[in-house]
Amino acid sequence: MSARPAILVARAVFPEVIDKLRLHFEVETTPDGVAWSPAELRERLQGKVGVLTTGSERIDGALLAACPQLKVVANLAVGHNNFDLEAMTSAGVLGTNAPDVLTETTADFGFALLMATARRVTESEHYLRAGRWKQWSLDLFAGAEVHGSTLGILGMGRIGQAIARRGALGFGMPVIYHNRSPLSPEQEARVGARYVDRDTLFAQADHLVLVLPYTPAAHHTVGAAELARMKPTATLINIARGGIVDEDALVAALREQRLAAAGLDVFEGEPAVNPALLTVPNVVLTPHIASATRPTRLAMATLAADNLIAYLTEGRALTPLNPQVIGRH
Ligand code: 8YV
Repeated sequence: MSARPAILVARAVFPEVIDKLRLHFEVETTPDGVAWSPAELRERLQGKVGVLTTGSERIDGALLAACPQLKVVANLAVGHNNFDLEAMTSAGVLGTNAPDVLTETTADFGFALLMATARRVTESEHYLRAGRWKQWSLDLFAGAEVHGSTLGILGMGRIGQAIARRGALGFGMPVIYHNRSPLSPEQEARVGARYVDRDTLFAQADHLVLVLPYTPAAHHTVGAAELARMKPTATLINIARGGIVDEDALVAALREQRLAAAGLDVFEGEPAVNPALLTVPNVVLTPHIASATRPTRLAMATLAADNLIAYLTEGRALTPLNPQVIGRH
């Protein structure tokens, strides 16, 4: 019987990351990579001092009360809306996330989704695969211009800035953004973006990319009123969290052609997708893959593992969300 601390890995991650964790801990993980239900997670967490989560496991006061030995939860995601940080802090449980390592890859995907949406890539491919392409025609899948059109960004953190740079430098786009706090003039010059108020952002963007963190206040940030402000020729791209967009209002705007198209990588009830979204042709839908390249996902998993190791063996953390709990154990 080993005296090493026990931890849980709540979803299958790369074997090399598990091996690294096993140098320090007894590790329990899902045998087949399937997510545990909240009840199973609570049960598996008994006796564990740390857990590696993947962004969808809810860590709240009720769970923490049932797992009093838990010291640290390391999220394999930059977003941490699955954490009740206040409850974690009052229980003395450290939360960590996985920022930076995914910034450029996620921005690449934001642009991929923007391009696919504006230029109707998936819609036209479905048409071709269905054998419906009989002849060239002037307006066959005519899409929206990308270069030189106005790129709007809601949320100007690291990923927003990386998207701004791509738009400004790569595609000659005027870039406007809105954020809780504007960037400094030097930062704005570096990324090539200009701060505007929210209404102006919705009204002027030709392509609007959502990259803001999902907090209760951000729920349905884009609803019927915001969609009504957008140009009918505009596209909306969501690589943040599904709950930021009112999907029913979005479907109505797309159906009525009050918005040209949308590209969505995230969904309010994911992995379930609002069936109405599947009935509109002018949407590009992807299964939450913005950070999904092997090197990036490995870097994210390694950072999450390194946070567990640093905290449980040395009492420090690389990317803590509530550093005030450090030292309380
Ligand atoms: C993750 C993400 O892959 O980092 C985030 O916040 O949304 C994605 O990069 C996803 O959350 C699963 O961990």
